[in-house]
Amino acid sequence: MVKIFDTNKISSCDKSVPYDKDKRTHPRRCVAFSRFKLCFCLSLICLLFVLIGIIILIAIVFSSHRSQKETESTITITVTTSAMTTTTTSFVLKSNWIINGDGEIGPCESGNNITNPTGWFSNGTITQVYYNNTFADQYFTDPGPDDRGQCYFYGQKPFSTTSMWQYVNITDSIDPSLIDNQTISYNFSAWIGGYASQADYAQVSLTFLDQNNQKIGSTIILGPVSNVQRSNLTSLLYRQIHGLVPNGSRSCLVLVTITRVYGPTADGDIDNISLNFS
Ligand SMILES: [Ca+2]
Ligand SMILES: [Ca+2]
Repeated sequence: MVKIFDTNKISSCDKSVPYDKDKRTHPRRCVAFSRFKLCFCLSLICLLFVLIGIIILIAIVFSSHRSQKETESTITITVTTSAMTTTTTSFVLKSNWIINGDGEIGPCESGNNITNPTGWFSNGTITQVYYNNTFADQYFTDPGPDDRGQCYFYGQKPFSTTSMWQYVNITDSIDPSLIDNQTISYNFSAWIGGYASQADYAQVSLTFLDQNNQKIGSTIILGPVSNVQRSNLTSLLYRQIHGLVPNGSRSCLVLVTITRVYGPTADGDIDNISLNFS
């Protein structure tokens, strides 16, 4: 049986080699075979070019698609960033702008010592104290807020007047132009009271300040709640006021003052101090 690609046979396809009948190495067969090789090689080259073309085409399509997706992502991020910026610079709703207005952050006094409230600057004996503390005033069963928590603010002794205060930066979350256009309102409230028939009292004030920390307009005051208003009952009564934030306001000062009138301790009490804007 003849092997067409026999090495010996191919090597003998040389015109200088005489025709060998047994080996069938006729020059015409060599020419035909050379043309076959040429065609085969050209076909391979063409196929190679076609393959390269297809690969380049796929690469271009893939690159175009990817570029389009990246463009879409960038647009989304830009829109998101823009929305966040708009929210931040215009208005952010908060339930209460006062830190620890309810006396529930930080330690509370369970005895007869002084524990100044957390989150406030303080002067004197003002104390964050537990309800039902027999050394203080208010019990859970006394009239007061339903959401009173565990603690409230109490004057303690021996200071005749004691206070705590904090500053609220309004423009942290409200665009100043909204304030200056008189479109922002405040709502200020607290539960204020004292002990039995004693005339000791508590109050809390709100003062708006401009960019130079200078007072704007009148100070807004909640309380005091007199023993007569409390019907001589140990209790906390709700007080609230609302209005427009004055033009030019950038921050405000919240100040709590408790004053002793009778006996050794300042029995003014206050809880749930709240300030919000709308
Ligand atoms: Ca409380
Ligand atoms: Ca007292």
